[in-house]
Amino acid sequence: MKIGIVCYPTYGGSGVLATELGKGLARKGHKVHFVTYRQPARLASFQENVFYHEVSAADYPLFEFPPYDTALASKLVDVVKYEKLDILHVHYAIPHAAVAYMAKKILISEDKYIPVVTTLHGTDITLVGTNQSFAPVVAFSINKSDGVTAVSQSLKDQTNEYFKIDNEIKVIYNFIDFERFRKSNKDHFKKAIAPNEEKILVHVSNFRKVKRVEDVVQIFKRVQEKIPSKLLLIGDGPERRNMEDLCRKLKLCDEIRFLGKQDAVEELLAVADLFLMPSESESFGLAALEAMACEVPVISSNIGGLPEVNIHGVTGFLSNVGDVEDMANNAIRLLKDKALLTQFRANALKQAERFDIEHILPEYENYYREVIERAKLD
Ligand code: GMT
Repeated sequence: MKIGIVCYPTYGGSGVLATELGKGLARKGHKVHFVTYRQPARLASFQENVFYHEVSAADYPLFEFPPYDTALASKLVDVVKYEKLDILHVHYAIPHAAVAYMAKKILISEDKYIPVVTTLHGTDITLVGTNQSFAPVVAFSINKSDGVTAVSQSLKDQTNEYFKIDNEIKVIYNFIDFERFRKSNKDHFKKAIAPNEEKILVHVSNFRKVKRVEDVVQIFKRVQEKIPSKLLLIGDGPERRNMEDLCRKLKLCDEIRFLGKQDAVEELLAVADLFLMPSESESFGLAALEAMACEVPVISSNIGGLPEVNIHGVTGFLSNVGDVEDMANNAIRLLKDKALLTQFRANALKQAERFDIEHILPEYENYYREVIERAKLD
């Protein structure tokens, strides 16, 4: 198939997932065309069957905000037409689903029908989508998509709860590529980070408020009072500055390391004993899955899609949002019990294997075929 993929090219989970999906499809022989405003972070090197089309919204003194949506729609019309695409897959509803609808309508006026699949990732529904500035357009464009997928059952349920959706939403879970995310021996690394064999806790996020990084620090504060340990904070974003202040205030600067954005996250996960994800909202929790694939149990909140990924008492523990005492107690219990930790590590890997890209990719391929066939009949 010739597949167009639209996504945010940043470090966010939806962009990562969309890029890995496109690369995986290209490995299977499909021609994949990425249409984004910047080269996606994980698309830096050349790959057979992968093509990249950059959208640039022309600036003009009249525009306070460059009209990205219009530029993207025009680019999509071109790419669909000249690259003869079979299907367009847009990730993150805002504004991509609405833009794809506009491109579809323009193409229909030129006698070309392009089926559109929209994948809902989370904040496009739970945080931003329900905002009145976007809600009518989000609901309309989901209903006008030829196929809609959600990355967890919880996100599907929330979408149906918030909006009046006529389309059937198919759950296709996020996936993990074990070629990359697998536990490897990084003992030299471990020695550098934890020279006295301290336990290593890790958090990875974009440091937005919704991730509750403050809770990560508060959990760690309680853990390190009982168990010698270090915390690695990976990623960057609006809350980083506040978190640096908090670490200074709590006198934890020697125990906590801010590593910023990292490409080889799997090398850091290789030395981790526990992963912390106390988020306020999380449709799936791709970062938790990456940790589990590297045999790292997860201490998380029980919100959104997290219970579908992290199984309470098996691959980690779940607590109510904001209950740092419970999360810290669970972390201490696991870190103190070597046999339990070893068992949870094995369980985490086993659970992660359910989300192996090898199983999930064919679900997308079959869904594309189904949507294309359905569009031909209409
Ligand atoms: O979590 C973020 O802030 C980034 C966001 C995104 O759209 O890039 O992530 C969402 O999509 C990921 C990939 O499907 C999911 O794993 C995350 O759980 C989801 N984030 C939220 O729902 C907050």
